[in-house]
Amino acid sequence: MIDPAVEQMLREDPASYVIPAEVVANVTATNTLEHALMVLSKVGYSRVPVLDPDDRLQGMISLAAITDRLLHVPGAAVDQLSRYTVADAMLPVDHWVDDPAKLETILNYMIDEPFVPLVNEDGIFQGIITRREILKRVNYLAHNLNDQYNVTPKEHTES
Ligand code: 2BA
Repeated sequence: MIDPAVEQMLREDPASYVIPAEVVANVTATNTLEHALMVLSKVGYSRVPVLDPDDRLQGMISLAAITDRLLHVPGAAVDQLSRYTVADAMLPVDHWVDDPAKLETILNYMIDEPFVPLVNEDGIFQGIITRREILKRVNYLAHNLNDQYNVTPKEHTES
């Protein structure tokens, strides 16, 4: 369990650490892998969400998954990627949250994931919570904990 004081400071205004869906780069499962490669190269991110036409989160596509797919194509050449769709290389969504205030869950997922998707109860994609935004909060906490709480070491007791 996260220490309540730490949680309160990290969790202040949870919506503010969500990158909203409108500004998250994404592709659809029916896009070609060539298109997905172009999107990833243009935005500079290594992994982005895959959405269906109703904005439901379907999976993830990454540069690594596209490269891996390419390496399985005989005589691998980038133009061959137009014969495949995102669905052919898409990764499953292992972790997501339905509430940005679920900080303990988010921190646990974030040990292994660079971002955690946020979806509503209907599975509609709402945005992402990134390591960067959470680290900004941790940085704030590290600099301000002593302003809001009395933090003193516990008495050392000899046994
Ligand atoms: P990565 O693409 O592996 O990016 C790792 C970190 O590199 C990012 O961490 C960010 O600090 C920096 N970075 C990479 N490309 C950037 C760019 N075009 N502009 C600014 N900074 C860039 P986070 O910001 O914590 O993001 C974690 C992951 O979340 C990213 O991993 C990416 O997969 C995803 N992501 C972040 N913002 C996104 C967005 N607007 N659209 C789609 N995916 C996004």
